Amino acid sequence: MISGEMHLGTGEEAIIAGVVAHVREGDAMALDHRGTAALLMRGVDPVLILRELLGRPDGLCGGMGGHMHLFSKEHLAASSGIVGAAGPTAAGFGLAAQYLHPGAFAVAFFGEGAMNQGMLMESMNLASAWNLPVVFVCKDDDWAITTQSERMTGGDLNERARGLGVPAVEVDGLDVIEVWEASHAAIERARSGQGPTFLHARCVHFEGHFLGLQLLRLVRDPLREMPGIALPLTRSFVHPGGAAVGDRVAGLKEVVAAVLSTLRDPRRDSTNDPVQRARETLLSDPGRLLELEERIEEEMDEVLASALAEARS
Ligand SMILES: Cc1ncc(C[n+]2csc(CCOP(=O)(O)OP(=O)(O)O)c2C)c(N)n1
Repeated sequence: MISGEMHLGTGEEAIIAGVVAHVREGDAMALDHRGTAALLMRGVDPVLILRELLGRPDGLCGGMGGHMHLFSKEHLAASSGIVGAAGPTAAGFGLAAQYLHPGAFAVAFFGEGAMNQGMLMESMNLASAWNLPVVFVCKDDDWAITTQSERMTGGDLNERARGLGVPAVEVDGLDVIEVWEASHAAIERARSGQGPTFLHARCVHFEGHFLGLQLLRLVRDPLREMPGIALPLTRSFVHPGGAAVGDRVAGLKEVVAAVLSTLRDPRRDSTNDPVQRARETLLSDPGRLLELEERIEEEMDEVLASALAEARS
């Protein structure tokens, strides 16, 4: 029922939960194209979010924002589908906090692909020069749509931040407690006027770039998908005209290597799932885990029923 692409934050849960748990009244959030989880955690009405995803006029942004441009003035939260835009937004929020709400801070969430956007680097530079209360959180899943980051990113991201005078902290993005502790320290630093911090947290997007990504079929079951790829590949390989034989062989090798590399893809490994990890920790208290899971399921059913019933009427 949702038209267009749908970017989920599946795999980022520990980062979002660990950071947003510290956000309170007067603090601000600048989000990227995967903003729904942070808004839910911040307390934005999930029915309003769902109605927005459905493009309804009674959605969070009047149905005009869609899932990539969700705003809540009440919660000082703004998202954007423009990669890197969380940087200037958070720097602006941070500047306003410095003047109007001392003690408040702003968080920027973005992927590692956004680290190659000038506006994000400019914002980190200003945040450093002006000592702004901003925490820059890089959710590094190693991919920007279909490009692996190592193919387009020079140097080390932590060193890049340090080069702008922003202290960098490496944190396990799959471990909610580690993120909670590291972000607590960074946020307290910002609140007490000591300036910005860069948190670098690795994670794995289990659904790939967006829901229904074709490449994920390959990742999940490469051997089954191979026959479907082999025929068109062979046809294009022997197609008369076009590239020289040497170039075709090189191209074919690259495609086969890419398919084989999916066998080692971290998205095939459930130990990279932060929710699974949290669930395993909670197994020491099975009664509490069961109660939590039942309550969450009930809440989700209620929200879905409410948003969809009205959508159909
Ligand atoms: C300025 C800009 N350039 C390009 C795009 C197209 N685009 C959308 S998402 C994306 C990849 C972003 O990668 P990353 O920042 O690592 O975030 P991820 O999607 O991996 O969470 C790109 C290039 C865009 N939306 N905005």
